[in-house]
Amino acid sequence: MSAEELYSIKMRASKKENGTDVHISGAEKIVEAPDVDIFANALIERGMHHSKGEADALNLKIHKVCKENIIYLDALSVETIEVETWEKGQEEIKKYLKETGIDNPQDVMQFLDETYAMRGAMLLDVDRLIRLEPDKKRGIRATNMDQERMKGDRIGNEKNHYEEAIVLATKVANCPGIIGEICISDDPEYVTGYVSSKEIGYRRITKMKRMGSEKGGRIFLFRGTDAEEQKAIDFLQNQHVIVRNVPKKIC
Ligand code: PML
Ligand code: MG
Ligand code: MG
Ligand code: MG
Repeated sequence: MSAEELYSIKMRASKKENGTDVHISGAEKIVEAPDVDIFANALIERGMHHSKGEADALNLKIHKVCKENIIYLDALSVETIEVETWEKGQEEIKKYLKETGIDNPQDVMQFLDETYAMRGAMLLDVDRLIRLEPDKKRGIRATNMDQERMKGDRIGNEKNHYEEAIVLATKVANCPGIIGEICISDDPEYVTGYVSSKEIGYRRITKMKRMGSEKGGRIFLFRGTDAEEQKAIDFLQNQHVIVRNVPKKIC
């Protein structure tokens, strides 16, 4: 194996609840060949011992990625809006939607409720106010992405909400036809979320929901033609992206 080769590693862990498989943890990395084992181990560790419970099953998928097929993107710039209450956080979402050219923010925000039960994100046509995901329960999963790592970066096996979200938001903001994103975490104890776009960058909002609530989800805001819709779905799910200059923060 040469250090020039890159591999995608994807982990998905689930547990059985009343006879059905319930997702508890998922994560991915794109790493150089000599580092595959160490990152694979960290992902196994993360999936097996998650705060949502011990895993009953864990899938690990490793495949080689052709370097020519990777797009390198610079991380979105980050700003943080401190709000005192989650209601004020919701007001910040409205403000952002207006800035993004959506005249009636409430038309879009009413879709947030429908995202809570979804595994992936909602892809919403903001002009026609219709959902575009082929599978409405699963949603669209933005995948095949990671941050660029420097020699000596620590390899944690815990989730870093912030860094992983910037990677995802950067990929999504650079997707054709996507004009923005709204994200609320579904982790009950994590109330900071964000709104983002290529124009405004990654705007963290420190309270977006009640502490203890599992009501989280993502909406990718789409504006474009049918052909562009297919391109967007393909980019979100299949394009390999490595994000450079992700600002570091301890989770
Ligand atoms: C998630 O739970 O994966 C979403 C995390 C949003 C991160 C917000 C931040 O801390 O910047
Ligand atoms: Mg090794
Ligand atoms: Mg969800
Ligand atoms: Mg989550």
